[in-house]
Amino acid sequence: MTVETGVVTTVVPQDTELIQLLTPEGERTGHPDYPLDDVDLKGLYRDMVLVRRIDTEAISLQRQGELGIWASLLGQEAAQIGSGRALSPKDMAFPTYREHGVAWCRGVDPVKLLELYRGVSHGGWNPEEHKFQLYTIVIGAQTLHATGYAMGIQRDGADDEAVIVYFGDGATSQGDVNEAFIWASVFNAPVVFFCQNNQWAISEPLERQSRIPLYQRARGFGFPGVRVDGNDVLACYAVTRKALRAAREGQGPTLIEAFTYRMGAHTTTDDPTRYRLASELETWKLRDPIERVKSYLIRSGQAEPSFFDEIDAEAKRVGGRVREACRTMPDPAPMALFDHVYAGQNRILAGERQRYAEYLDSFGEGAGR
Ligand SMILES: Cc1ncc(C[n+]2csc(CCOP(=O)(O)OP(=O)(O)O)c2C)c(N)n1
Ligand SMILES: [Mg+2]
Repeated sequence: MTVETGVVTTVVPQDTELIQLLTPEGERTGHPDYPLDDVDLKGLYRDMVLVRRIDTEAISLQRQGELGIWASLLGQEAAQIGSGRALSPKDMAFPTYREHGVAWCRGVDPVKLLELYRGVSHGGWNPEEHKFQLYTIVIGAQTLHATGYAMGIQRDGADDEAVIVYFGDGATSQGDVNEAFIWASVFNAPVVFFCQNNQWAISEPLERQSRIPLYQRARGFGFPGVRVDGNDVLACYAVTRKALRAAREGQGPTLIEAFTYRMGAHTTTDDPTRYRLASELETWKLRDPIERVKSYLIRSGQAEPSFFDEIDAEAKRVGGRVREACRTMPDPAPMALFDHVYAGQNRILAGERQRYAEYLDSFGEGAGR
């Protein structure tokens, strides 16, 4: 493709290779670099259905005033479950704010995620116990934390651990992410950079982030980059597993670009109908990550209708549990935020506390305290 820049004409390389092992129609394809014979596809299907249900429940709870906000993973289940299930128990994951599927794979109770989005905890799980760090809202910052952590385990001489860090397409424009790439590269750090390219950074489309496919950027930093069909759970699993293995074996970092689509709003505060066409969503619905696995399981005779009924019933139970747990959580206490910034108090913080209290009081006596 040729693009006029106004000054010179640049050539944008074509997307030569998208790793795919299961087509949108539910047909199994092979790839010489990614043989797969020991995968529990029914288990991956179950994971995806359950996390979608938790996500749907959380959106409803936000609409009913039970959560302050929610960042939906709708459409990204395969990228998260595929990569999350590829992790070994000792591998450490660094998430953004949308990695509910990875949290599920790491054994984090989804109720903890709702606590965070209700504003009654900062996450509340033990990162070391789950090998899953706390959510990071600051775009891209966790790529530096992950790289530092990876350099740490490298210095400890651990050869059975690797690190994975999640971030979005928009985050690739952040300085932090580019700095993390350089450090990981020159120190050969055992870290997998897992970019979920859901094609939107709130209302900014992908073409505002890059003139070339994101995975090709890795080459300039000196490590391999690969683009995987982010709606194909098998491919995401296989590609991530290989990259993690390479990291553990001392081959350094890999950038994985999981090409997917954010089917929902950026968060519950966003209205995507203001900046993108409904037809785009319709196209991506045909590539739904869950439907293609279901088609394949049925077509290949691996699952009976009763299997799907059982998963649906389980999803209902999990959704109900999450809903009940949310309803019994305490009300948010926003003023408590100021208690945890520093060990002691100081004048600037006291001033901010005072102004925030006045702001909350402007909604009525004691409102929101
Ligand atoms: C350093 C920083 N700048 C800006 C923001 C505001 N912000 C929140 S989400 C977001 C877009 C992120 O897009 P992307 O990286 O593609 O991730 P996605 O939300 O699509 O998963 C921005 C700009 C922020 N949280 N942190
Ligand atoms: Mg994005």
